[in-house]
Amino acid sequence: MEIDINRLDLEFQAKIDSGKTIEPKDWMPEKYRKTHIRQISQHAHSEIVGMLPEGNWITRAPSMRRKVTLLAKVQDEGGHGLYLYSACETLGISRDELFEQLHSGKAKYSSIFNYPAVTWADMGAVGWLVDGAAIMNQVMLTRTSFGPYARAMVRICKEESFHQRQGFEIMLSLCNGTAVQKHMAQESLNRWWWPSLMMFGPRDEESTHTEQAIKWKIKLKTNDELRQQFVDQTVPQIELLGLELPDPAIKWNEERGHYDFGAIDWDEFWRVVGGNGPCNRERLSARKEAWEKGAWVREAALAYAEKQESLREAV
Ligand code: FAQ
Repeated sequence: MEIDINRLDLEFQAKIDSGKTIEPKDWMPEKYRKTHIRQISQHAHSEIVGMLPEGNWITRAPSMRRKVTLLAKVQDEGGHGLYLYSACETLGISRDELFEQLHSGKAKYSSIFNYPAVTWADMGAVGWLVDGAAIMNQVMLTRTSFGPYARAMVRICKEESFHQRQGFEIMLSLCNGTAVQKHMAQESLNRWWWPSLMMFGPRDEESTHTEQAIKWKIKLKTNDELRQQFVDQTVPQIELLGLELPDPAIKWNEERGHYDFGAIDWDEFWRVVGGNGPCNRERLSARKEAWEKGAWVREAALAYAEKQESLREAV
């Protein structure tokens, strides 16, 4: 029997327009499946590569309370990676293939994690700004059209929101501390500000996927809309901390009802996305090393599963 792809496509779009979710066993256009594998896997990779800059600071946290909180946060990010890899696998790709794509450089992960975390204040700035930017982009993903992704995002967003607060609280303590501590917070804000704005992706006119992503309700807002929302939300927080604005062009625009801000260095963004940021090589080699060193765990887990299976068969 000949399958009428056009009719299936129309029905598929109508289903999305009516607000129903798409589940793994439902028919879906191949492009929808591939788009989701791309986005969910990039997201999963970002979560686990994102553990690295903060993971570096667990042994150097300034107090027991800070250490426990940071440890929990980094573990949460690992958990997010696992939910997302599982959601991605429902689209018919294996975990091994996903890791192969990360390790070979075929799959991207968020540009932000290619910047170094060089002071304790960076633990504040990453939680506050990076998790803050992540939530802004991810809250809409709780209503995305692909069911397993949307459901994974509910829990992820709740945890990211806690991360953002713990980051802000670190910044607040530093800003209420000594002059040296406040300076450290300022310097960290200045370094993380622009990379955080870049996290939202290229300008709308350069974004290749946005138009289709909006039709399929993967994106409910464009990259530029979210970036503006982030600036509008964060500027009053910077003022509350008593820090200087990291960009002299930030100014409230009465007419637009938004803050204006300066030009983003898109060359830098594409350099980092292309593998030539400050820490790209270091991050990828840390992930590859972890994969290789973990081989015995995977082998042991598989051997255990096989043993259980053969015992079940013998009964
Ligand atoms: N970095 O057409 P668009 C986190 C690529 S999780 C690298 O606009 P799209 C939690 C894009 O892939 C952070 N590449 O693409 C945490 C595409 O290339 P491709 C990650 C980027 O997909 C916190 C090309 O540019 N969040 O932080 C970036 O419609 C703290 C054209 O771009 C997610 O993954 C970038 N920043 O929109 C963990 C959320 N931006 O694939 C630890 C889900 C764009 O054709 C510590 N993802 N590109 O080769 C999304 O919402 C979307 O994928 C966007 C990009 C908004 C990231």
